[in-house]
Amino acid sequence: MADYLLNNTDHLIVAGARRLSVKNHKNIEHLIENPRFKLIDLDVADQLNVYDTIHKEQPDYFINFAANSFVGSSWTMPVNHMETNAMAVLYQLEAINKCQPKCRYYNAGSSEQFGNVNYAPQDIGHPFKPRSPYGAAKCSAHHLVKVWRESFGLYAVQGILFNHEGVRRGEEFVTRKITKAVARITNEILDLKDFKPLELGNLDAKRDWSDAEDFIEGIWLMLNQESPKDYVLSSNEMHSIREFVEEAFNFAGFATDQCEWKGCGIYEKYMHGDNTLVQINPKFYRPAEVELLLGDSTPAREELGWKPKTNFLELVRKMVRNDIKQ
Ligand code: F7E
Repeated sequence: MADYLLNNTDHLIVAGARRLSVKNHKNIEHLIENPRFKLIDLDVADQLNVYDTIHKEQPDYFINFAANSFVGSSWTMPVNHMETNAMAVLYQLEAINKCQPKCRYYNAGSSEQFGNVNYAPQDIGHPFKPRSPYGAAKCSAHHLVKVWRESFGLYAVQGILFNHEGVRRGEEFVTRKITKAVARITNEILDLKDFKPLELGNLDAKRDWSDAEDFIEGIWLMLNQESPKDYVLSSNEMHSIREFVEEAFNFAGFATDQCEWKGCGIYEKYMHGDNTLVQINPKFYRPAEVELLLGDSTPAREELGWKPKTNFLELVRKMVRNDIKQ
């Protein structure tokens, strides 16, 4: 987002990040010296800190990307997810309403809000049926944004974003976990080393994956309309984890017709000759799974003029290429 705003607008970016004793700024390293980029300590779960920051900075826009985003950890830290992903949104809306009501506000919504879906593709009118503490917290945040918009006339919107990936994706998310492992296994085989297979959970879950870079423009368009409205952003294409694995290995030279899925359930393996490339580890199964997500982003395409540039195959290849290069 910061890259996009620096390249396409004149705004000063005040970027808030949680204070950590060991800094984790790899994805923004290239921005630190930019005079239009100011990095500040901000913890969105600290109400006073949020209020003081908005009061002091008087922002024209406030973009909240500070949620805890790993669904898998939300069962072990449900309170933290509720505080960071829902209460934090309330603190932001309240502070904006009190100190800078003309500030335009964006909160990151999620297709996880649709959860155990009734129909596919899911549009903005699909009911919320979350399956995780993460999804429940995001639903709560969604209602807060709508209530503050309707009660106080704030320009507050929420994009319901389907999965968005890329070369900066965290390594615990399934796409990056796969592409990092493909790069590691490819190198280890080339070096004639022993290698450990990639371990995954549910291979049959299906997701609608896009390139995160494509979504940034959609978010900025949502923030700059005449009146505030929520939109779905998605590729409108759905693929399984299994297909992601096949395409990623295929691109690295393990041709799909020379590989084979063998066994079933927790004994299933993806084999290339005698080599096991992928195996199942039940520890990656979730207590409740969202089996399929497929978005319908027609309104964003028709009303905002937004369209993703990168399709599924290009995304897989971009991520594998990057990890092999690294
Ligand atoms: O899981 C399955 C897993 O962790 C995708 C976040 O950005 O998108 C993301 O949430 C699927 C699930 O992303 C492994 O069970 C199998 O069905 O990559 P993920 P997510 O949960 O879809 C939404 C839109 C957000 O809002 C979130 O913030 O892959 N899966 N095996 C696995 N997942 C992981 N992480 N690791 C595995 O080994």
